[in-house]
Amino acid sequence: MKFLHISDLHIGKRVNEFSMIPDQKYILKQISDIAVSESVDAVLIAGDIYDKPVPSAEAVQIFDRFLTGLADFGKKVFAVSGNHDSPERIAFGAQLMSGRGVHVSPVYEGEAACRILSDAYGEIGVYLLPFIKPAIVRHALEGEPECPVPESYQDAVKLAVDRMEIDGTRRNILIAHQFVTGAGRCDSEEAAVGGLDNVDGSVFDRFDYVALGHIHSPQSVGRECVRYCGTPLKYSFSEAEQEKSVTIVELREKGQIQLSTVPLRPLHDMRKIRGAYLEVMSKSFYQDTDTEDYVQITLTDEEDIPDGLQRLRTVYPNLMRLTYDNSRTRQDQDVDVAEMVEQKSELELFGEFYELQNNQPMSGEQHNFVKKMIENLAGGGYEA
Ligand SMILES: [Mn+2]
Repeated sequence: MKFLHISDLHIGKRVNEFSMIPDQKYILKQISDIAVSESVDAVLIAGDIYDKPVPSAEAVQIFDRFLTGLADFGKKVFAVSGNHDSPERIAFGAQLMSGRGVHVSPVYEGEAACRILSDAYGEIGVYLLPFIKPAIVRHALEGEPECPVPESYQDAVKLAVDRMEIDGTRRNILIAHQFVTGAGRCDSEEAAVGGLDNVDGSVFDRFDYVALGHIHSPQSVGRECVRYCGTPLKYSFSEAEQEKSVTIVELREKGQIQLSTVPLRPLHDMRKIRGAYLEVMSKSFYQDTDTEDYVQITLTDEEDIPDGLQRLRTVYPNLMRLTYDNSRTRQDQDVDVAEMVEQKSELELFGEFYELQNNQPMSGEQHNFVKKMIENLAGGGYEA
């Protein structure tokens, strides 16, 4: 049986104030096409379907169309809620939708839902574990006699897995949205302070494949079959160098599992550009590139470009972020100030302030300009 594993769609997300809706529509269509061309039997969605617990009407519509499209193609869907989702809202209509082969995680009340599939090699158990934290499990198991009280994420997930009745003779898949120790993070995720949300990969030892969400870069953790498929789109510039993909999982007889990836081609790529203003604005620099991409431009000019953002956007309309790399922004130098302030002239004080801000002294021209300005302000009576 063949599965397509995706996660962290974050439908409705805004990146640097740009709506990702058109990009998300585009990529979900591509994912549906891959599900068809790869002839997968089911799509696994490992949480963070939406970006917010109360998603926008548009975001809900996009996901509705995606699910309906997959169901129309005869693809089963298994989805769990992530930390960005409301587990109750994701669970809405779960029973009704399961009739069409769309299985979403119910709210965690002590049992994770399990669906049994079968193919020529026998049965496959698919377990849906919504994002859980210690408090959720504590609350769900409150009042159960002799039940250990989970204090950490590790305890919580281990307890949830221990409570699953897993038949080790058949093949088993878990869909979960947690942070497994050792996974490499990036900027668009929400990290718990101090790594409190860590779960050791060994709690998943009984599963043949663990379809994980939460971490935005594609990677396996510990063993190959405990895997984060990554986001379908780049959601921060720390991901600019990544290639996003979906993971295809093929299960044959027990112990025979094959993983592969299919790259995703976004509507707009996200990339970083660096150079002097005149360089990045010259046609030879950008003519063979897609100037509609979401870009971060780092200018290396020593002087800030007035209205730089607006002027750069005439060539790069989707410029998301403008930064400078010059002596002003490089590490702060030690500039001696605040010594004998009263004995210094306005011009000297201004000069020190300028140096502190820009990591370089004023030029002769700037010096003269400021000198004249101070003289004018003081009506010429001051000795600058
Ligand atoms: Mn996420």
